[in-house]
Amino acid sequence: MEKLKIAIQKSGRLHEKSLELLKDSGINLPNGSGKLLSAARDFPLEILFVRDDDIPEYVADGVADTGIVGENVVAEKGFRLKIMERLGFARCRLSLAIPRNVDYPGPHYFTNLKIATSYPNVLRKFLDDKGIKAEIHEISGSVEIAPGIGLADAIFDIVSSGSTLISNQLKEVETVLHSEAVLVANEKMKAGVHELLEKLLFRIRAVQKSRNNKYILLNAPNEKIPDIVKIIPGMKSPTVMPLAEEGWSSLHSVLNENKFWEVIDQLKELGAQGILVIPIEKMIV
Ligand code: PRT
Ligand code: ZN
Repeated sequence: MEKLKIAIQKSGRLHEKSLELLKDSGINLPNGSGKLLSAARDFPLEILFVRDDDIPEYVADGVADTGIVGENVVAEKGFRLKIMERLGFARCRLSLAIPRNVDYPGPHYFTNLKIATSYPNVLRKFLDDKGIKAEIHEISGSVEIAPGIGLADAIFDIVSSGSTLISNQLKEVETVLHSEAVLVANEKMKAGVHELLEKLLFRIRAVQKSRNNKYILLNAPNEKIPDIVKIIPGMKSPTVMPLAEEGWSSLHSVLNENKFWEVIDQLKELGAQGILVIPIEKMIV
């Protein structure tokens, strides 16, 4: 029987969330995982635990069919891969940063300067696109200390909260790439394996949607129901049920997390009462 091979980070920032996504998709690993290769119990899936830097190459070469990795790594490695789904975790950006006390006049500031980075390819492309000539100094770790010890004039590195920059007296001046974890896949795979990938994607999308949506129940006067339906149209259309009290109904619908508070305010203004918001476990539209 065909199996789908997925490459997952062995340990680090992507590891837990990647496994959690599989678990929420109904795919469980046997105990004592953490070996190089592990087979799922309830889906024809083999999991390869590797360093995140190796994932794009493994997937491009067909060692794995698919993998979960940061877009920053995908961009740097430059292999031909298909991004099947953006996963919404491990969000960060690749940015240029310079010493805090220096004025920044714009990208030409970097002309003839020395920039330390672990992402030379992404940086070179940015500089080339802007027509800037600078010296790229590739280092593999602790990039943020390079200016302080006189190794470089600036850095190009991952920024998340920005606190690493602050504690190294640096400031972010150009954001070059926004990144999050993505599910990548080999461009060519056997039909049977592709079918398994589609099955996995179907589940992942159901999990993602459920994470972004909430089930909402509320009571409202009947004359306000048409206005409320416009605000929370739900999946097809909301359920409306009469309350025992004359002139009132209960309305059930689905609400997107991004607009949550804005919508709640509008609902209150329209006279909605007793609003309940409940997490959704899976959502299939
Ligand atoms: O061992 P392996 O090679 O597998 O792991 P790794 O050490 O290369 O990667 P890891 O686990 O640190 O990160 C994996 C991925 O998580 C990255 O490729 C990014 O896509 C994503 N990610 C999200 C981050 C961060 N946020 C992040 N903050 N990766 C690294 N950082 C670093 C950043 O370099 C900075 O120096 O964390 C530091 C703190 O960031 P601030 O801005 O919050 O202070
Ligand atoms: Zn790595």
